[in-house]
Amino acid sequence: MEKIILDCDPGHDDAIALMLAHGNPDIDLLAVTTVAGNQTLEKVTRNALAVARVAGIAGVPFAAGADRPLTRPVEVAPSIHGESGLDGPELPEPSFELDGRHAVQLIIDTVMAHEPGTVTLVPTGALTNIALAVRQEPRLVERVKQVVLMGGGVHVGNWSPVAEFNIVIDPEAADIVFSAGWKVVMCGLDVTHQALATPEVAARIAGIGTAPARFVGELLEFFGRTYADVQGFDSPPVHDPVAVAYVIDPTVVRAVQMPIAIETQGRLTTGMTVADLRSSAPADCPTWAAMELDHTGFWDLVVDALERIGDPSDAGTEADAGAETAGATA
Ligand SMILES: [Ca+2]
Repeated sequence: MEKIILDCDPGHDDAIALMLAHGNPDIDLLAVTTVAGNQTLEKVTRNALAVARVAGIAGVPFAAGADRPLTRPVEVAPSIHGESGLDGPELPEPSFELDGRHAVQLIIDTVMAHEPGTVTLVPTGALTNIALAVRQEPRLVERVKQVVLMGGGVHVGNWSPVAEFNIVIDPEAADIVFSAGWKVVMCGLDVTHQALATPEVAARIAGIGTAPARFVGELLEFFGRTYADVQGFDSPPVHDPVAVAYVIDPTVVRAVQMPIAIETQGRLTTGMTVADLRSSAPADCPTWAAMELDHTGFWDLVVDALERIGDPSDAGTEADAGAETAGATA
């Protein structure tokens, strides 16, 4: 079992990453933390709890973290994720309370409570919480197994010509995380733009026939529309579960070792993940970039996780209400 902490900003693709982490039998989901990004902290935290209810996640601490980047003003992405941050499906009310701790404290406590080298951090939003955690507790660099993040890209961007959203909204935090010295695997746009939810993928998910799968189908429908309108994609790239998939099976998401630094001062290039491709990386280079995705293998993992999640009894969805009615008449 791979122990992970998912630090996210749900977010359509974050929601699917959370379901993959919960449903996959090789992942031990230790904690879920939220950070401002796709929408405000309040909205993404509510969304995380809604997804938890839909997927039947229980007994995992959820905590809210940074409500703004380290030094810059908040920037959110309603053009991609809608006003709620998770537009499309109906969002059920939470079925449990947040952990009382700040996300940064929960991250530190969780990592320090486990054996060194056993906990992987999986950030799928801005790197604000992770940067704050490693500043507050520098021993995290030695304790954490690796940081497998969604963000950046080798000389490719989406929020600017050369910068990806998660990195560019808090480049100072990204700089701290990429230069800390721990192993960082960047699952950037190079690989996540291969994680397309094609019509065939949507049909596979629809075929599962459960409430969580229908929820994912509605997410993909909305996400597909905004990605078509704003970014010109025929099918939406489902970024965040790629980082979870790397932790599950590095043969599905193949990474290459290379030096990567974050531009924080550029006139045109702030938030760029500057990768050095001039020669092969030194053996002790701690940064890696995922470059190649096994598309079928990746979606097999997502479909398998949804099948294992099944129909949780307290999903707060229409299907659940229907099941209760059926139960009452039986
Ligand atoms: Ca995200």
